[in-house]
Order: sequence, then C-alpha cells, then structure tokens
Amino acid sequence: MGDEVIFYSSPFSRGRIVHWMLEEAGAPYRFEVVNLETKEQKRPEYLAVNPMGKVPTIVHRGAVVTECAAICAYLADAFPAARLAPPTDSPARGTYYRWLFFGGCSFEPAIIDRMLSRPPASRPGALSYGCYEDAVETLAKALTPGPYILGRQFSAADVYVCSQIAFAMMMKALEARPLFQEYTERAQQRPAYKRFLEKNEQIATQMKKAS
Ligand SMILES: N[C@@H](CCC(=O)N[C@@H](CS)C(=O)NCC(=O)O)C(=O)O
Repeated sequence: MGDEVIFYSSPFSRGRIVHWMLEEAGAPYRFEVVNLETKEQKRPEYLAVNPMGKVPTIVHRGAVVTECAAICAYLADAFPAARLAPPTDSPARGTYYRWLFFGGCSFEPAIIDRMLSRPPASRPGALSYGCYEDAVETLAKALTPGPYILGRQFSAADVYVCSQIAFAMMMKALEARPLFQEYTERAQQRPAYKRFLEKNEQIATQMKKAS
C-alpha cells in the first residue's frame, strides 16, 4: 500500500503512544514487532533503520521518523483529515508545539528522573525541566480549565501528554490528582484509544505465544 506507515514497535513500550496516534490519524499502518526482550532492537537490520536501537520508529513515504513527539506531530500533518493539529497560520499552532515539546523535553525527563529516584541535580538550572515540582505545576496549569491542552480542541499534543501523565501516575511518579485523572479518563474514552488498546493487546498476546 503506497501510503502505508511502517510502524516498528513493541506493545510494551513508548510505542503505545504512536499506536494510539496512528488510530487517531486514521493512518493505514503495518505493525512490525520489535521484541525488546530478545534485543531485536539492537540487531543490524533494525539499527539500519534507527541507529539508536530504540522503538518506536515509523517509515512513511521513504522518511524515517523517530521520537514519539515528533512522530505524533508528523502524523497529524501527514493525515490532516483527522484534524489533530491547529492550522499552521493559527496562534494555537504555537500553543500546540509548546506543549508537545514540553511533554518530550521537560515533562518526560522530570518523571523519568523521579521514577528512577535520581538524586536532585546540583545545578537544577542546567536541567531542561529545572525541578520536578515546576514541571508538574506548569502542566497542571496548562490543563486548567481544559477539557484538553488546547482547550476545546483535542490534538496530537493530547495523545502525547496524556500518555505521559497516565504512565507517570501508573509508575507512582506523579500524584494522581483529580485534574490528571479526569484528563486521562476523558481522552481514553475516545474510540481511537479503545481501538489501539484492543489491537495492542492482541499483538502482545501473539508476541508472548511466539516467544
Ligand atoms: N526518545 C525516544 C525514547 C524511545 C525509548 O527509549 N524507547 C525504549 C522503549 S520505551 C526502548 O526502545 N528501549 C530499548 C533499549 O533502549 O534498548 C522516544 O520518544 O521515542
């Protein structure tokens, strides 16, 4: 299929974010399982696609795209009919990029450092997120009043940010305050999220059977 997205991922990885996004975008895609337990991500064939040896990766129209936030932004533009990004000439586009990049560059490192119990940095000003509390409160403010991070419009930024928040709460790296719980529950009620979950579950089951 000419427009098919080749999606390299594991059902137990950040690839879940992209899987949800593919369903939101209505993109035709082929899931290529990369088994992290058997280190398939470090095999030469896969390193030729993504030299980081990490998932997810997509290949679309000959272009390799890695990094979940970049993939979400790319898919929103490549499949515009799904209206998952504000128009390029709208000021909301700035807000959209802001939270998508904040999610990847500041919020994610803050929660991963917390999850791994990393000691506080000697120079917090050198960290992209400064301190954990600032990163969390900044995001909480952005999600108020909602219902989504851009207000009324659901966007690819929500796919990314909501996934990070849900993961952080699950890992106890983020307090499950009502604002975060209601936001994730709202986004996860979407039909595309439910489709992703069901398909992801099937792939996980097949993968376990095969190994
Ligand atoms: N910055 C990357 C991070 C990707 C990443 O760390 N993926 C993990 C799975 S969640 C991975 O592939 N780990 C396997 C490894 O590093 O060997 C993104 O946002 O996509």
